[in-house]
Amino acid sequence: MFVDHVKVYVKGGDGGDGMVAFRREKYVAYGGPAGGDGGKGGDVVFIVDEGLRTLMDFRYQRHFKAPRGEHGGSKNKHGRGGEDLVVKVPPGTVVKDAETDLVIADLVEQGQTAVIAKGGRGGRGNSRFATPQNSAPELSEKGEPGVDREIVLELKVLADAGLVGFPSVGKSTLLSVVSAAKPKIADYHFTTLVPNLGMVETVDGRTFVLADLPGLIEGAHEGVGLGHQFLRHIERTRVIIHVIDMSGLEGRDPYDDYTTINAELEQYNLRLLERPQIIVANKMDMPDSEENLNRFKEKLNDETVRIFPISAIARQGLDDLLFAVADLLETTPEFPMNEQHDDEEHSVMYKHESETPDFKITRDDDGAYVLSGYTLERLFKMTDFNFDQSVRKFARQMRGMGVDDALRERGAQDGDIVRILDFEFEFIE
Ligand SMILES: Nc1nc2c(ncn2[C@@H]2O[C@H](COP(=O)(O)OP(=O)(O)OP(=O)(O)O)[C@@H](O)[C@H]2O)c(=O)[nH]1
Ligand SMILES: [Mg+2]
Repeated sequence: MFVDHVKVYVKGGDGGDGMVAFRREKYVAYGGPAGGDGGKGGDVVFIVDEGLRTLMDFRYQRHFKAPRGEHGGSKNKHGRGGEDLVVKVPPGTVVKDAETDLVIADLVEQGQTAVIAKGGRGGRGNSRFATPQNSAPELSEKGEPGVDREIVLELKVLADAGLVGFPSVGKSTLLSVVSAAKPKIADYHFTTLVPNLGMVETVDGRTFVLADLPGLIEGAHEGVGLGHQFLRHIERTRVIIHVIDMSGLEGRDPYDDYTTINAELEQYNLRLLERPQIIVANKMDMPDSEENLNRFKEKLNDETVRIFPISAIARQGLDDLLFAVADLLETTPEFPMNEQHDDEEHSVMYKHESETPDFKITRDDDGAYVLSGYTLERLFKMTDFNFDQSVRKFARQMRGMGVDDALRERGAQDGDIVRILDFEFEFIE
C-alpha cells in the first residue's frame, strides 16, 4: 500500500456585490433605496466517484475556483448565485488543510460530498440598510470573499494488478517503463525486496495501480525466498500479470517457469488462481526469444490464453498489454480479502473550525501598524470605500471588534499609520 499525495488550491466563489440604487419613477424625483443584494459565490464541493481509482487527474489540474455570485442590480434585483464547482475524487480520499494538517473531510462512500471551500455570501444592497433614521442609505456591502486554501489530498492505494514471476524476469523494468515509479533494477536475483507501486495511465486515459512484487521461486508458498509475505499483496490485486523471461539466458525453460509460479500461487491460496492472468513474454529483443516463445505456445497448447510479447527494455508491445490489463480490470470484480480490513476509522466527517482570533496587529519596518486576520480582512473586503456611510460603518465594526483598543494598547497614537492589506489610514483618537 502506498500513499498518493497531491497539493491543490481551492477557492470558493466571491459573493456578488450589493448595489446602491434608488427608485426612479415618473414624477418621483428621488425614490426609496432599491439596490439589490449580490448573489452567493459557488462552493467548491468534492464528491466521491467510484469510477476513479487514483489522484492522477489532480496532477494536471491543481486550481479549482468556483464562480462568483452576480452583483445586485437596481430595482431590488438580486444577483444570481454562482454555481458550485463539483470535483470528483476517488473513494478513500482524505482532504487536509495544507497549513494546519487538519482533516477537512474523509471521503469514503460513493456519492459522499463535502464542501471544501465555501463561497462567500452576497453583499447586501442598500435597500437592506434603510431605517427610519436613514431612509435613503448610500451604503451597501461588497460580496464576501470565498474561502481559499491550499489543501492536500491523500489516497491510500491498493494495487489493481500485480507483476509476478521469477527473479530477474524484468518485473521492475516493466513497472519503470509504464509508470513514474523508479524501482531498483539489476541483473541479480531478489533485487526487489519490497513491493513498489506505480500508477499507470493507458493511451486512452484509463488508470490503474500496478504493483511490482519481489520475485517468486519454488517453495515460495512455504516461505522460501521472499515470496510468502508478498503473496499477501497479490491477494489484494484483481489481475495477475505473469512475467516470463523468454530469452532463456538463465538456463531455465520458460514453460517450466510458468507452471512453477502457477503452482506456487495455487498452493499458497487456491483463490489466487481464480484471478484473471495475463501472460507477458518479456525480453523479446534477445536472439532466442522468438523461438522460445513458439515452443512455449506449443507446450501451453491453449489458444484461448493471451500472451503479450514485449521488450520492457526497448519499450515494445507495451500499449497493447496495458489496454488488455485495463479492459480486464473493468470486468473483474474486487475479490474479498482474507485478512481483516485495516482498522481505520471510516465515514467520519471531521470539521475543525479554526480558532484564530478576529485580527492580529504587527508592525512594519516603517513603524506602521499592520492589521491582519481572516475576519477583519473579510470585513475590509466587503466594505465599499466609495461611500462615506460604508466607511463609517467599517470604522464602527472595527471598534466593535476591539481593534481601536488593541491599537491603543500597542501604543498607537494620533496620526500613526495603520495598514490593512494594501490600504492605509491614520489612527485618530
Ligand atoms: N534484454 C532485456 N533485458 C531486460 C528486459 N527487461 C529487463 N531486463 C534486464 O533483466 C534484469 C532484471 O531486471 P529487473 O527488472 O530488475 O527484474 P525483476 O523481475 O524485477 O527482478 P527481481 O526484483 O530480482 O525479482 C536487468 O538487468 C534488466 O536490465 C528486456 O526487455 N530485455
Ligand atoms: Mg524487481
